[in-house]
Amino acid sequence: MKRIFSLFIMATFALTTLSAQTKQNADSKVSNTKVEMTVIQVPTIVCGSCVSTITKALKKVNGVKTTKVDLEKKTATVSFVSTKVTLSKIEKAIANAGYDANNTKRDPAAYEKLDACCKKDAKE
Ligand SMILES: [Cu+2]
Repeated sequence: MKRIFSLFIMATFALTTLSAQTKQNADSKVSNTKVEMTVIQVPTIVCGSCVSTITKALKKVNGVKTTKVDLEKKTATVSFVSTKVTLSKIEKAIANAGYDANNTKRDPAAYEKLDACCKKDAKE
């Protein structure tokens, strides 16, 4: 009787280990699509219109998950799937919308098209 009982314990243990392993495999599949968070410096943000222009530009980028453009801090916080898009591509999207992003310089033509209120660039 005692032997049957210990067999039962062993079987239960084996099953538990097995299901734990299966769960681990599922978890590692999730981490293959790695989501990263980055804060991009966008020093030429001046108003709410800038915020919505940049937000729209970022949302068009494939692989970008969430965006938060901060008018006060002049930053864009972006979470993105690192297998789908790179930081430099995200910076480029902001630059193409007419704004400097980290060390990526804005596209001058896009800047010209911005609303007048968005061109009060303190650095110029
Ligand atoms: Cu603006």
